[in-house]
Amino acid sequence: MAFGCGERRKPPVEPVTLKILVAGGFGVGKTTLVGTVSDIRPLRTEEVLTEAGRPVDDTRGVEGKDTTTVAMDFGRIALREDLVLYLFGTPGQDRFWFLWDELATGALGAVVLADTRRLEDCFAAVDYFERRSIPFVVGVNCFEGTTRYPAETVRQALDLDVDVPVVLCDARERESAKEVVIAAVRHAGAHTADRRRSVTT
Ligand SMILES: Nc1nc2c(ncn2[C@@H]2O[C@H](COP(=O)(O)OP(=O)(O)O)[C@@H](O)[C@H]2O)c(=O)[nH]1
Ligand SMILES: [Mg+2]
Repeated sequence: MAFGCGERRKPPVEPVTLKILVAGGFGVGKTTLVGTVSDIRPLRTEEVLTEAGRPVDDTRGVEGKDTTTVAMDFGRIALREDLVLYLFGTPGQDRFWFLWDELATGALGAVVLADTRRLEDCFAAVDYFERRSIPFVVGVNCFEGTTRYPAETVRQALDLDVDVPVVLCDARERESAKEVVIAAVRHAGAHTADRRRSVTT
């Protein structure tokens, strides 16, 4: 007799969880982006830059930065009730590259953050994802006071494929940072669908 009347309780949904990597050069805004979009207090493993690390960590252009991510940043964002993203910020310094393969396991896609003043710093990340066919988008973190280049100019400078989305953003703004992350999910979805099609036809 209860049918048709009253509110029907929706069964609790078990959310789909997706893993997205956030990569890019040292000081480009990875930790900032993960922290900005995360629903939970992001887990950070920042460490004060030590004297010992100084010759290795190139801080030119990022003066004022005195912490560095030694292992990774970790954040979580629920895009919908049934869709949760786990964000992993990769360490920017070359000497932590051994962690990358571990982090990349099971990743749906990635965001490569770029700073147009030090564009070459993200070459390694772009190269890494291209080689492994991990779909990625490029987020250009627009620091104030820097020249704003159109997305197409950045695409050419990075020699990206035409289908790689390039999104201008501000890693400190939640909506802006979220847009980049969503672009990565969309792009990865399209990429996966294309792959499936090419396997079945
Ligand atoms: N002006 C400005 N500063 C930013 C932006 N994103 C990050 N920063 C600052 O740049 C520095 C490096 O950012 P961080 O997220 O630690 O870089 P990471 O090494 O890639 O994790 C920090 O002091 C941030 O506060 C941005 O969009 N604009
Ligand atoms: Mg960091």
